[in-house]
Amino acid sequence: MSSLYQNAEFLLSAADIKQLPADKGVEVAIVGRSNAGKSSVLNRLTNQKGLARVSKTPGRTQLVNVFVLDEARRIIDLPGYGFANVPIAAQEKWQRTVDAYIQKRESLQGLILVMDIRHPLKPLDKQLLHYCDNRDLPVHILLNKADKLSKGAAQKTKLEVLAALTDAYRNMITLQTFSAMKNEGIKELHLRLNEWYDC
Ligand SMILES: Nc1nc2c(ncn2[C@@H]2O[C@H](COP(=O)(O)OP(=O)(O)OP(=O)(O)O)[C@@H](O)[C@H]2O)c(=O)[nH]1
Ligand SMILES: [Mg+2]
Repeated sequence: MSSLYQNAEFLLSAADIKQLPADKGVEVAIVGRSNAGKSSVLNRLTNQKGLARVSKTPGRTQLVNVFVLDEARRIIDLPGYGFANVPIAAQEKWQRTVDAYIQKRESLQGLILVMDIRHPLKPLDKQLLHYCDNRDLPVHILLNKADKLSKGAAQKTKLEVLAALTDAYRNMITLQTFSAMKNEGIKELHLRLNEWYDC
């Protein structure tokens, strides 16, 4: 069902969750630290090189970007977090926006959490898992940039991350290694998304 993802189109950027489209159908959101590779993952997933850049104009990094797959399915690019030198106020705004989105969005079926495999489970990643745990929302973790490590080291990190997840989180989390650059792990990602999108 990869054509579903190839049909993705940019719909809008929202500064506030009130500006999002009607809370119907099925939504999946991509989230992660800045530079983890969210845009690259989205472009790989949709097989559209410039898609995630459509919305990436200066000053828009705090926006929630909405992409439509079909009339009932959407994918959401949440603002990145953890960039250097971000003012506390902007960080707090990120937390409020993302927390409100995760708590209130009924069409949200699951979250794709993108992490750089060399820097997994930073404090804000854990904060995010905590928000998801509050709502029993499933999370699929992509340990991206796996091409930066040997196969053995990548597998070792995967097991370490799994072991580090607390019992509270473990049931609702799946994880895999991924490389947006080398296009590795895309089938596994499709399988997980197909479950959430029920297709
Ligand atoms: N080696 C390697 N580099 C990658 C991979 N995925 C992304 N990158 C690089 O990492 C950098 C950041 O990628 P983006 O996709 O812009 O990351 P992002 O999470 O969208 O970043 P923000 O939008 O700033 O939050 C770019 O230089 C990418 O080329 C990967 O799988 N392997
Ligand atoms: Mg990006």
